[in-house]
Amino acid sequence: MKKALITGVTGQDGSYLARLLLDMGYDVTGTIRANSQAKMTRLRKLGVADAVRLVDVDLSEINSINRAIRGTAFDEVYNLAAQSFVGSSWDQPIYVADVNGLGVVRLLDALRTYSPQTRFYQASTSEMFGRARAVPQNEETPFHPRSPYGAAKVYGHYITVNYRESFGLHASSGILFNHESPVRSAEMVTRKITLGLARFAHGDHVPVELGNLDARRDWGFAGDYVEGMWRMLQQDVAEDYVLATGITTPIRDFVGFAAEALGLDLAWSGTAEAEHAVDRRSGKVAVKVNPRFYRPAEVDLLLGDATKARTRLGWQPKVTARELAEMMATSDYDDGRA
Ligand code: NAP
Ligand code: F7E
Repeated sequence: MKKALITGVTGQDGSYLARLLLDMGYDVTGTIRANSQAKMTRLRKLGVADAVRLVDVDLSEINSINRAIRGTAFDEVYNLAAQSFVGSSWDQPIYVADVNGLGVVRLLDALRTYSPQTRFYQASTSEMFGRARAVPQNEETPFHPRSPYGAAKVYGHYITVNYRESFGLHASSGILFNHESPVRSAEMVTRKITLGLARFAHGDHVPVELGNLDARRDWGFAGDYVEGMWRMLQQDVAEDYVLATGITTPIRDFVGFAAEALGLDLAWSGTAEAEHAVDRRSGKVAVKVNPRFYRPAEVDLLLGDATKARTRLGWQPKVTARELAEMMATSDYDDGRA
């Protein structure tokens, strides 16, 4: 039975990955921050809360990392823990650098010291491309992060490559484009939309307030992406891979997909900060712009080219942005009825 450690197991990807590995017969340990027992919701929703062994680890605390790594000979370690909300990274840039950047080297160095045979996955991100130098982006595209989050993740990426090249660790960095699910954090725009519109459809008629509606993203389904992470660690030679759908969708379209799934009929009007969408059936404003959600800097067109993952790993995303919006909106609507 293979043993895996997942940092950030209480998060979206951690929960899906835990379920995937458990289904494959792995023994799964997950890290949780002390006093965050309340955050078992996702593991519970995916039906695996009781099957994952939990250890207290904070990536800003080296001793907690060393204790977790020293105690067990893990076959695979997936580093998914991070402060993952880009929008708040401008408010806490030093904390983000510590957890998302230095946290990675703390973990790698513990592996180098106590368990050099363990295979390692680092959760890198399309945010590293930022002001992208090419469209679409692949493993060769230069980085130009546009947020403290992206900058910290660039360090995490390069230190992973560096430990692979310096010490021969089997360490891979997965450069993943946005991936969502019904357990996506409520701060992220997709879930904010599906949660807000589901409540609207239930009759609360409170408009969903969004920032930059002109943003677009390459959105896939988290369940597909965690399978890509696992496939990376099954390769004889560790390398880095982009996972993406190769299709970009504007936020307005995602709103439209979710609204349709909920039986709402939206009519857009106005421009810039006055832009809004009225639900024709109720006559109420369902979506409006609030500049509070604008960011100090936006990324350019992030669109991934996952040819390498497709050809080398046999990986393929299966869920479209429309299907994703429907899956999330329906789940939020059903939860709201409960
Ligand atoms: P998420 O839902 O926000 O989960 C993040 C996890 O990290 C949570 O379990 C959280 O624990 C934990 N965490 C936060 N700070 C920590 C700390 N100081 N020490 C230990 N654990 C800490 O994120 P996700 O969407 O699953 O993403 C997983 C990883 O992939 C992240 O590294 C993210 O940056 C990266 N990524 C995500 C995407 C995406 O589209 N989802 C794309 C590219 C890369 P609590 O429950 O205690 O907060
Ligand atoms: O924003 C725009 C916002 O917060 C997407 C994380 O998983 O993916 C995620 O980061 C876009 C941005 O995701 C609102 O300005 C408009 O352009 O859903 P998001 P993100 O920033 O792409 C990457 C790959 C990661 O690595 C991250 O960990 O949507 N937007 N209005 C809004 N965004 C939010 N959150 N809220 C709004 O009201």
